[in-house]
Amino acid sequence: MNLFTVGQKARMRANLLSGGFHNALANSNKCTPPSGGVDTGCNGNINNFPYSNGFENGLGGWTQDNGDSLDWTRQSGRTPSGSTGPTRADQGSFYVYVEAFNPNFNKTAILNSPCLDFANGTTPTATFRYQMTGNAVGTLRLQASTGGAYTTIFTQSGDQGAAWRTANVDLSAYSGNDLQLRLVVNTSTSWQGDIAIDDLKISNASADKCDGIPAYNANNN
Ligand SMILES: [Ca+2]
Repeated sequence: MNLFTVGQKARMRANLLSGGFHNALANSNKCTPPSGGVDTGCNGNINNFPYSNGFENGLGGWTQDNGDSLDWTRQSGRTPSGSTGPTRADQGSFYVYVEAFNPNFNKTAILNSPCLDFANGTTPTATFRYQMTGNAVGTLRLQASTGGAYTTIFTQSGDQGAAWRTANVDLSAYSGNDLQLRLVVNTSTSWQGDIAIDDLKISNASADKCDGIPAYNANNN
């Protein structure tokens, strides 16, 4: 039994050979072909989201960088110097911060994320709380890499007041990839410049990537 006419078969064959079917899939709404992933060289493979870290039990999967000039400090309660740093954690009892007191002027402190596997899901985001207060606050950056150079995707500099503030960072440009994030602090030239982070969450909505593919029409050339 022939389900299709000779003309329909010819159009289907031509469409397949021309890549029309693949293009129809690739261009359909919310269906991006898998990238195959990229080896970023980071550690671990986080693919269960949201991935949260409030620093209550250490640094979690985040690690101190080996090539920077200053380490991050895990802290409970206020930082040692007055007129800078938070008085307490924003979430729970612990947070991480970069101490700006001498001899920590003009230094760089980097905290690296584990590998974040965004092969599934469509709308990855990073949210965290930060506190930057004092008359010599340097710069906080969140940077992202899929294996090559890092791109700055969030930056804040100078005194932001005593309150903890929220950062919401869109990572949808990295959907389908393995990603490494890092928090980078550059201290300034004086001591009232502590920069603190807490309640860090990486989310990745798990909607069906291929929702919304239109039914393929063999006659639609
Ligand atoms: Ca905390």
